[in-house]
Amino acid sequence: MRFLKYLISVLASLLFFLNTANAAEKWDMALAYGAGNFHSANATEFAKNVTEKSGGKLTIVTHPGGSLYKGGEIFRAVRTGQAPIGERFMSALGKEDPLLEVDSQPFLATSYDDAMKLYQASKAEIVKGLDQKGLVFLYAVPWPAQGLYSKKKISSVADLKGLKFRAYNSATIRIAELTGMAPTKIEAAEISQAFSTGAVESMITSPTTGKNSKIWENGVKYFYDIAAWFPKNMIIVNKDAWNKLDSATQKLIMSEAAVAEKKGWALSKKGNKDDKKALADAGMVVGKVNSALKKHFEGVGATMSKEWAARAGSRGQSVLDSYK
Ligand code: PCA
Repeated sequence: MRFLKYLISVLASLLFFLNTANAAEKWDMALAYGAGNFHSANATEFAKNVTEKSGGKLTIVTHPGGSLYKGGEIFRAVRTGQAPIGERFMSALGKEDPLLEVDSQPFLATSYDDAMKLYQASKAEIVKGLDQKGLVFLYAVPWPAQGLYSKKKISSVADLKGLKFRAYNSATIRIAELTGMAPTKIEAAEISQAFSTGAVESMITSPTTGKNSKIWENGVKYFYDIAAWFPKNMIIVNKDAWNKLDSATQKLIMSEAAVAEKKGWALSKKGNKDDKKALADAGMVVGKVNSALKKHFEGVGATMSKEWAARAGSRGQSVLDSYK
């Protein structure tokens, strides 16, 4: 009897210990973009919902603006477990997996509907690739349509030649090369500074990023709405951190991720309109490129598609087949 009591108390304290071990989980979430950005706001809401609904088992604390890790460091930080969870711009990771670049191929998907179709066609392969690197994929949300910003007016391809161009991934570097611009890779957090010091004078990004960096204050007057692609951010989790959670918490995270993904796409669509208007309201000239320039970018896109297909091989081909 005494032994039984002893055994029960040992088991009880063991259970208590396991429970408190669960209760102790705290995840710091690395976000590259500013707190005011819709991706960060959405991720913060996701973190709050998981925290509140997990019954104290998991607390997720967001760190926007690159305050924990800068954009360029986040993938590695999550992969190595320095950060259990983080957000990264997918198409900056082409060296990890060319499939992550599919959403930055110009003119492959030029509307939200097509961007969603392309996401669905590529998701399974991308998730598998991340899993092999020890990462759990949670959700992905696109930026609004990418457009061309310039300090000076652009009326012909000749106007682009030699421009100092801010790039954010290999695809935008390639566009610059094929156009005769001089690219430099710069994280979103450093855009204002790069334009104000004159290090760059043009870039391709969303109306949202232009608005968030108050680009008009740095002498940028023109926004040309090329709308040639919708690149995404993704939220990833380190698998060791993931495996420490019980299955109820894992399920909760996945269902909140689905909610956040849906909200994120809606926020992106809204920003695609509102933020263009914000640029115009701030005095910028917002318009389209002329047909000669459009043709030029389409030609660049065609070259890049071929190059990407060669890099992405049969996995890429099967994604394109199921997209089309
Ligand atoms: N903003 C991010 C990525 C794409 C976008 O719209 C940036 O400019 O870095």
